Amino acid sequence: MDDETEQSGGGPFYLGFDLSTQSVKAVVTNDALQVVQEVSVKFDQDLPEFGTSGGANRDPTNSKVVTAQPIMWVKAMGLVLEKLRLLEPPLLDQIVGISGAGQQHGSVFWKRGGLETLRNLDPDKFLHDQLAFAFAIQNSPIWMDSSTSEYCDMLEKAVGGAEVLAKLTGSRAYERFTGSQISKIFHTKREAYNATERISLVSSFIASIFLGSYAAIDYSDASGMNLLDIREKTWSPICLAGVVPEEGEGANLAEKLGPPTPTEAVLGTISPYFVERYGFSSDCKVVAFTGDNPSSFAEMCLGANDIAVSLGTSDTLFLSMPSLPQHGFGEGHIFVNPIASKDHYMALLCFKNGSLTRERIRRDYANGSWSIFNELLDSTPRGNFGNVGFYYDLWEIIPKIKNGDHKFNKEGSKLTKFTSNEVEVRALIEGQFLSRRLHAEKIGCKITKETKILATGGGSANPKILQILSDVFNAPVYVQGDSNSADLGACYRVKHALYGEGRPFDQFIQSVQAYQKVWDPNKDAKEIYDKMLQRFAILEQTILNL
Ligand code: XUL
Repeated sequence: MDDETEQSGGGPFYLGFDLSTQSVKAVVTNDALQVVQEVSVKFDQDLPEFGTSGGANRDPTNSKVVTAQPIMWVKAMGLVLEKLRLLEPPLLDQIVGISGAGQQHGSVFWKRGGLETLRNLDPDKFLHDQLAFAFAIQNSPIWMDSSTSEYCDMLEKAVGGAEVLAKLTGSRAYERFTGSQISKIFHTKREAYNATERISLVSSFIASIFLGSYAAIDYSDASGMNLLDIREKTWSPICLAGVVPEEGEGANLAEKLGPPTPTEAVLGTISPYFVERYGFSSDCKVVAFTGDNPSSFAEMCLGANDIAVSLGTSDTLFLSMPSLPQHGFGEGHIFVNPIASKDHYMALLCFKNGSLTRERIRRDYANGSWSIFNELLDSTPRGNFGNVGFYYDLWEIIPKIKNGDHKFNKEGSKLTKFTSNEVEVRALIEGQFLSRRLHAEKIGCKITKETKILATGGGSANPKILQILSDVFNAPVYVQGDSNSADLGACYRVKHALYGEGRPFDQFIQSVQAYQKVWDPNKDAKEIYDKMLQRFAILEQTILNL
C-alpha cells in the first residue's frame, strides 16, 4: 500500500466484533484504522428475556455453574447489525473484511444439521429464528464456570500430570478451559454430546455465522482449551483422549472440533445472507476470529519486550514471548501468538485480586477516596521502609493462595498491621506490582531497556499507581485514551491479513498506535525494587508454606 492510501480517512473499511461477557460491540474503522462507527448491545439491558446478570446465567442450585445462551448471542448480533445498517453514512457495502473476538474458553455445541442451516439462511428471516434449534446444548458453559474440577484432574492424570499438560498445551488444567468443559458434557450429557456435529469456541461460533459454514478455531484461542499442542499447532491426541476417554484416542472429538487454523487466515467470503439482508459486498472477507485477550494483544501491537498490564476486576498481564520457557510454565497461560506467524507465543497471567482489593484498602485506610489514597502514596518513599504486604480478598490464582492479608516489616517479622495508613496503602500497590513482575519473570519475561509497559483497564486512570508500576518494573508506562481494544484489534488483524503482504504485524500497524508515555521510572527505582523483589519472592514462599 502506498503512503497516501495508508493515511487515508476513507475506505476501504474494516468491521471488528467483540462478543464479550456482557455485550456485543462492533466498530467500523477506515483505512487509517480510525474508528468511524461504533455500536453495541448489552445483554442484561437490551435482551432481558434471557435473564442474565452481567451477561451470564448462574445455576441457582450450584454457584459454580455459569452459562449463557448462544441464541442470545445470535439475537444480539442481529441487533448490532441492524444498528450498523441504519447508521449514516451507510458503510456496510464498503467493508472489505470482518473479524472479531469472543470471550475465551466458552463453547457452543452445534446439533447435527447445523451446517445445513448455516448454509441455507433465508435473508427474509431473523437469524435467531433460524438458529433457534441449531444447538445441542442450549446453555453454553462460559469462562466464569468453575464446576469442572474432577474433569481437570482426569485430564491431568491422563497426560501424566499438570506439568506435562502445561508443557504440551501451555497451561495446567483449568476449570474454565474448554477441554474440561467438553469432558463434563461428554460425561454428564452423553446424548447431547452424541448429537453434536461441531464444537465452536465463542469466537469461531460468530465467525461461522458470518461465513455461513463452520469456521475453524484459530491457534491463539485454541490455546485456551488444554487441547492444542502449542508447538505442533494440532490437537493433541493424548489430551483429546483425556477429555473424551471412551472415544478411542478421542478421534471423534477431533472431528467435532475441526482442524485449527492460523489466526491470520482468511476463512472465505461472507455468507449471502448478510449480502442480501444488510447490503454487505459479496467480496467481503471473513478473517479468523480469536479470543478477546489475543485480539486486545493485537490492538496493543506488543513488541518482543513489551508488557501489557490491564488493571481491572482482575489484573491481567500479556507478554509477547519469542520462545517457550525452558523451565516449567508455572501458573500462567501460554497461547500461540495471534499476530506473529512463526514460533512466537503470548503469555497471559490472570491475578484474581485486582481492583476490588485496591478498593477495599482505599475504603479501610483512605476514607474511600482516591485523592486521599494518592496523598498517602505520595507521603511514603519508594521501598516503603522495607515493609512488604500481600493482600488477597479471594483465593488467588497466581500463586494459588488462600484469601487473607500478610504483612512483614523490614526484618521479615510478621505483623498484624502496619504502623500507619500511608505504609498500608503503599504496601498494597508495591506488593501487587512486585507480584506481577515476579510471576512475569518466572514465565520468562525479560525486562530490558526497550521494554514498554502498556497500561489499560480502570486502574490505569490513576497516575500515582502507574508511577509505582513504572518504578517496580523499571520501565516507562504508556496509556491509551480509548479502551475498546478487542474489536479494534480485529480491524487491525483484517487489514494485515488482507493487505499485509507478509510484513510483520507490528511494523504494518505501527502508524496507528495511540499510546502515550505517562511515566519514566525514577533513577533509584532499579536498585530499590530489584532487591525488594528478592525479599518478596522469599516472603511469598513462606506464605505458600503456611
Ligand atoms: C482469560 C479469561 C477471560 C475471558 C473473558 O483466560 O478467562 O479474560 O477471556 O474475557
